[in-house]
Amino acid sequence: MRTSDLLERYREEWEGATRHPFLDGVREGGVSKAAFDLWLAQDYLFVEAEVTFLSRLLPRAPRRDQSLIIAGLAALEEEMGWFEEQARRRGLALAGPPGRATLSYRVVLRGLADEPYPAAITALWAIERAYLEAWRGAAPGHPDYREFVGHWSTPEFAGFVSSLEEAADGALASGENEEEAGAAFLEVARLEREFWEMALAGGRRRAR
Ligand code: HMH
Repeated sequence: MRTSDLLERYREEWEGATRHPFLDGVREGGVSKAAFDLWLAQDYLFVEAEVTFLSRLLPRAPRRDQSLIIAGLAALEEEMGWFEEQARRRGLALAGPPGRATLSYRVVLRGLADEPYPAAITALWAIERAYLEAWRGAAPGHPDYREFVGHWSTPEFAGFVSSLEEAADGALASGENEEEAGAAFLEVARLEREFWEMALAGGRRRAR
């Protein structure tokens, strides 16, 4: 099994993760400031948990994937600084409590760190690939949100996602843990969709 098989096999679930009315709103401008701010604050909490996930993956990674995971950690730490700057400009506090989708994602990430390596690296690839596709699909983005679309549409980020794909394919090549890897992929797809749902619904209710 390869990563491309997962994208094919679970096409519908993957579409749910990477296409969403929230993203249409980012492209067309229909997303409210409240919804966008909610997404921003929640994604900051997600990235924080992702740093922990990668740091737990690092000691379990094969030698050939170490530099990739270290580069990923550095990029995520830098991204946290970027979120802090964006929040400052928007007059937004990042200290808010995690929403329901953020909490479930964080619980799943904790479990994924203990999964067999092929499943964990497949999950990491899916997490990053989801954002690459989701934000590219919102290009060029409404002027208010264009910088965010650009952030996840760069050739560097696409290169990182390709490297993760190679790493996941390398780990899956043995044919071991295919079931766990498939389950991890589906879990990520579901959580990504729920994350967009949370942002949109929370923006409507102006709460959480
Ligand atoms: C919810 N998925 C979510 N947030 C992110 N920042 C990424 C993926 C990419 O790191």
